[in-house]
Amino acid sequence: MNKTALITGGTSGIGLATADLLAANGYQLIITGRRADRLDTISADLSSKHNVSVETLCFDVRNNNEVQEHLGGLVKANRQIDVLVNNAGLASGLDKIQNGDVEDWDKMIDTNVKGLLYVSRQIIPQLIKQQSGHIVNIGSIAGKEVYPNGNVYCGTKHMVDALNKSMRRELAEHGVKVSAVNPGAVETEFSIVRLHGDTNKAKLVYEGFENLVAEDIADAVHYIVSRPDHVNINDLIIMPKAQPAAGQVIRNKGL
Ligand code: NDP
Ligand code: 8X3
Repeated sequence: MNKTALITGGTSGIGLATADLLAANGYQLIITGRRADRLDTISADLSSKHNVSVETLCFDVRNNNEVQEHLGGLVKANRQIDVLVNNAGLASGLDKIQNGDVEDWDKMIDTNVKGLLYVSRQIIPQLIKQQSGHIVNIGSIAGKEVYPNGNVYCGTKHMVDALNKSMRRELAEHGVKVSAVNPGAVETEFSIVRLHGDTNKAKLVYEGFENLVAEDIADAVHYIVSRPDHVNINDLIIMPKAQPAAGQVIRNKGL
């Protein structure tokens, strides 16, 4: 029987590329996001391209009632979940703390930390019941290091790093594997969202060097979930060649 992957934030970027690659490798998909029109289009595209079933669930991970309403049903129905990719997330703003916008902070904390917890809270009991499954948390280099103006985003991703380690220790005895992928700069909608819709400024973030693309991260997720059952990849950090550390990019040198 085909395996099933539940991917949060499947409407663009890393989540979408991961959905595409896992479907190409025979996974049935459940993808989530807030943009219903995109979910519809992506579901039609991926199911016809890969001949797999693609279910969509439209909800905001920040709203625990919505999360319970949409994911609780899967668990009640005893749906086998083989892979959960906790990917939905964002950065909002690039200000120093003294100039920070509290709404930006709330958005990042509520999405990257509380949203990931709300989703995991619903799905982990099912994985324990199955005594199998694999959670892949999408962290960031911002969860390993910090950089000026990254403050709250870095904080949320450090928390993802801590939750990733905690989940792994708590779930190992249930036969559930937990891994994280921590990328550097990947060109997706990430910077457009971080810069509040300023597409011109967002383009500059990726100028003068070869950034990662969403497919690089999807490839890593697929590598992680396709290891033999006795092997777990705890943690991967994936950077562009031109980004040796968080907040440091070597530009205009052909890298
Ligand atoms: P995108 O903006 O392209 O994708 C983000 C995805 O998250 C979208 O599908 C979006 O769906 C979903 N999402 C955001 N907020 C919510 C919410 N409140 N409820 C439900 N879904 C939500 O960015 P990326 O693909 O780059 O980001 C994916 C993950 O990768 C994030 O966790 C990010 O922090 C992480 N990451 C990104 C890096 C980068 O440089 N791009 C580097 C390191 C980590 P919708 O808008 O439809 O709700
Ligand atoms: C996104 C990568 O380097 O902008 O998580 O923080 S970075």
